[in-house]
Amino acid sequence: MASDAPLVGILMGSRSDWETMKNASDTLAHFGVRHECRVLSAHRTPAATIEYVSAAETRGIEVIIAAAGGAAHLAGVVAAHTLLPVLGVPMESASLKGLDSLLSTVQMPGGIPVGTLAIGKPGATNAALLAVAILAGKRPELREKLRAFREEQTAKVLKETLP
Ligand code: RP5
Repeated sequence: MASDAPLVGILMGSRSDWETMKNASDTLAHFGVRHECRVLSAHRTPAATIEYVSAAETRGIEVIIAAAGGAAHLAGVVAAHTLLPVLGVPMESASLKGLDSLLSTVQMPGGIPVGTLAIGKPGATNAALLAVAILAGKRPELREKLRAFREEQTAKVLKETLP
């Protein structure tokens, strides 16, 4: 495996999801986690999606983040084609504010799990943090970075002042 091989694949159903999913990419970059971002759709590019997912594990990918909006089947389809952990991020849709995406992503039948995060930006950030936590299980240096991140976050909140 090449030493620069990505550990996380961030997939999104459309280019229009990037503004939100950039938060996942930025969060992984903050932790120095190698990753790649691809537009792949369960509906518009089904064969290419399955091709990507089928090859992911042998390419060294350990976690897949899949984001989609509306009839958001991407994470479920991805999970059906891999044993890797799949984290789903429901996009905030224009018509139903992401409730459609949330239900499409979270309501998987028993047997094919998708770890579903919150709608939109918080979900994108948390998917990356959860990916870091998964990877940190066997990487003590990453675990320490995660601990430092939490401590900084706590200190920042405790320093808040109100008028
Ligand atoms: C989904 O449809 C995408 O994930 C996106 O959130 C939504 C709308 O896509 P566009 O019509 O903006 O390409 O597949």
